[in-house]
Amino acid sequence: MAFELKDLPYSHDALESNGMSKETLEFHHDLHHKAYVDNGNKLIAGTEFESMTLEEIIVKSFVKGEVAQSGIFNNASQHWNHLQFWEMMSPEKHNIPSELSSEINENFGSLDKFKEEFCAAGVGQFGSGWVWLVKNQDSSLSITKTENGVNPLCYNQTALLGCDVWEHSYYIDFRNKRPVYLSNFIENLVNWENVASRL
Ligand code: MN3
Repeated sequence: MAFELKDLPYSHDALESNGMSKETLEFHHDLHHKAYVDNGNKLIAGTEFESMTLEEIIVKSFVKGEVAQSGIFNNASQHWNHLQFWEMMSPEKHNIPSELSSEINENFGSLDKFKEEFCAAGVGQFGSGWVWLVKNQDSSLSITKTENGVNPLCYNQTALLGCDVWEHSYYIDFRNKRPVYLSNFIENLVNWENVASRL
């Protein structure tokens, strides 16, 4: 199935007052995400992957334990990751739905503890990658970090929340300050309704 660059679920300047600028979204969505879509389409053309869904391509092309993944995997997974990422943010502040709130308390002790661990994992990802809140097969929740384009689908987990910690995600707004970008993300950008809908 050909990859398609969908519009953002809000305008490019919608997250300005929440700490993510129009310029960041113009570069990040219109150029970086678009490049994954365009490159992915070139790479899957004429291969067995062409007829698969995006999720199938990711799972099929992922090689466990390999640091260097194929171009098909990297572009497909980064396309999927960004589709999730745009939806996981919102210009409106949401309260955390009660079911999600109790799951977080049960698994991490408190919301503050969860936020602290999530940000620390994102800061601790050496080089490019993602930090995730995932739901495991046994229904427990965990915080994970992944390198480059690797995502929870590769480990049979459900992605509830993900934050892009590639430099292109924060350098315009926060320069080298990844910790400030992450704490702003968790405090001001997360669409908690969307996160809860993934439970
Ligand atoms: Mn990115």
